[in-house]
Amino acid sequence: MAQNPRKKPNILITGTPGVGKTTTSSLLADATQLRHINIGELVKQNNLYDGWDEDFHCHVINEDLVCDELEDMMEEGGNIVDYHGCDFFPQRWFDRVVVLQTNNSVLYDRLSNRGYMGTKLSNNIECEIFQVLLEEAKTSYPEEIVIALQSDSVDDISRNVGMLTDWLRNWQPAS
Ligand code: DAT
Repeated sequence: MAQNPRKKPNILITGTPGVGKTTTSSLLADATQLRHINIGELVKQNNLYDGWDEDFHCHVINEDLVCDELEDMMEEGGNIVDYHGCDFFPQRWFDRVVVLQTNNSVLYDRLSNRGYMGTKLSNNIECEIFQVLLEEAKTSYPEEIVIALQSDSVDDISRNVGMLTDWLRNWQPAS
């Protein structure tokens, strides 16, 4: 048993860019009053990066700094963490890890609309085809807390948010 069990659950929403992590997390935060932590935004706001990746046009995040920044909030509980990676967070932080997944052609259109092209676009589509985030989640967390949810349509978002809201409301702290 943890020495200081949290009173509220922490949930990680992960998946390839474009699958709907931020949309889902934001609606879930509205429904549950939990805190939505968008790691990409946190990294930018607090300069938690080591440089800029020219190939992928994104910051190279400093994972240690990100974890230091999050530690107190995660210990307190009540967080929805939204990020396209999951293997560098301490396993003990999360009560549930949700991997959102999207049909490849739907994802292609979403990422093109976002302005992704070339290597960045093809790498992300490959990442989805090969279920990289699902594998990463399964190797980083206990199998029983990892779930994959389809996120192709607005109906999928509503169903996922409803299901996760029920789960979060019914969560009980470890006694
Ligand atoms: P992520 O945070 O995973 O990068 P997002 O929440 O920013 O993704 O969504 C990217 C875009 O796709 C945004 O315009 C909203 C849209 N979208 C996401 N999930 C969707 C879904 N299940 N149905 C329809 N549109 C969706």
